[in-house]
Amino acid sequence: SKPIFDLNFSPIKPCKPTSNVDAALTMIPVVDLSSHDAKSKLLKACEEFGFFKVINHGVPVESITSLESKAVNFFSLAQTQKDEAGPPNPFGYGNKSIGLNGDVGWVEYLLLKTDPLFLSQRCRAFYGEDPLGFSNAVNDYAEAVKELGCEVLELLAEGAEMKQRNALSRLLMDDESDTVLRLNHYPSRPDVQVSTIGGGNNVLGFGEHTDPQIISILRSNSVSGLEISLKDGSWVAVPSDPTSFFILVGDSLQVMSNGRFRSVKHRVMTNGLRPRLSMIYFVGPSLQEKIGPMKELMKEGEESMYKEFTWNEYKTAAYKTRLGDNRLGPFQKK
Ligand code: GA4
Repeated sequence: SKPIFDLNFSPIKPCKPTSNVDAALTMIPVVDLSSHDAKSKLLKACEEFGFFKVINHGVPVESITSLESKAVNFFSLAQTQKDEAGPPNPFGYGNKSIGLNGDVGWVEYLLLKTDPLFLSQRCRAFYGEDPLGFSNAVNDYAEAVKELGCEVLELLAEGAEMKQRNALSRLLMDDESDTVLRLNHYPSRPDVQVSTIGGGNNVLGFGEHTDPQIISILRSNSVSGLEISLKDGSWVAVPSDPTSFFILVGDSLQVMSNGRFRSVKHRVMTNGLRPRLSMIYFVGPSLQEKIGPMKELMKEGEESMYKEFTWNEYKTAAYKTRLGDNRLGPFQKK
């Protein structure tokens, strides 16, 4: 008989030591959206880490818990049932396999769009039991998180003293905005728990990568696992906080800021003990939107480091890469 984990897949990856939780707690910027220094803090965090946590975010707790419980229900279905919602390219259920070029992780997920047509048609088909309840929960959550995304992008524009407050948020407000919602479930691994005693997380859930979009807005349950890479290449384990959101700068914002804001490299390592559930809202521009360094975010006389591209071009190129590839490389000016 076949071993259970015969997937031609090595999910356990030795990892560089990560900092301890106390260090991470003091290091990761926390932006209180209701405070007056929010915009300067947020700006600094985008420059220094490309990553920060937001509190007083305004997303109703019911919108979060309702989608979370629907996601938990979905991932607890029988495998054959979940497989019916696949494959995930470009939207639907995926299991262990990530992208199109051979990346794997100890994760299963749902990739969703948030527009009304998708919600009223495909989204419901993914969720056999109470399909309407599911698409409503997705819609509710997406609407609330969209507001948060706008707020963050407007504070960032203000912090960076851009002329128009909506210089960045208009990309998300655009009716054609290519926004994606991802539900990630990192199941427990009874077979490897024992090896984590006295050690750190050692199950590779999602390999290191940067997100191609403008920003990503992440919320997880109380199970940690997200790690971010700092400028010096060291990894920091991010303590989970189900009441907050984490914002990640993506490749597109790095380009728009001509490298001033940092597209943060991140990964998920879990310990196999408790399942982690995360929901990530990826803010993408419309497909035809031109992405390139913005004068307003650059110093006088600063030279542009990137060639201009449309979001469609970048996205198409991204899907031909492996997770850990340097996707911006080919778009960099020599
Ligand atoms: C990373 C950010 C989003 O999760 C995602 C991912 C996408 C996928 O899982 O299909 C990608 C990955 C992400 C980056 C490069 C390509 C595309 C897998 C992959 C190897 C949905 C996205 O937009 O890009």
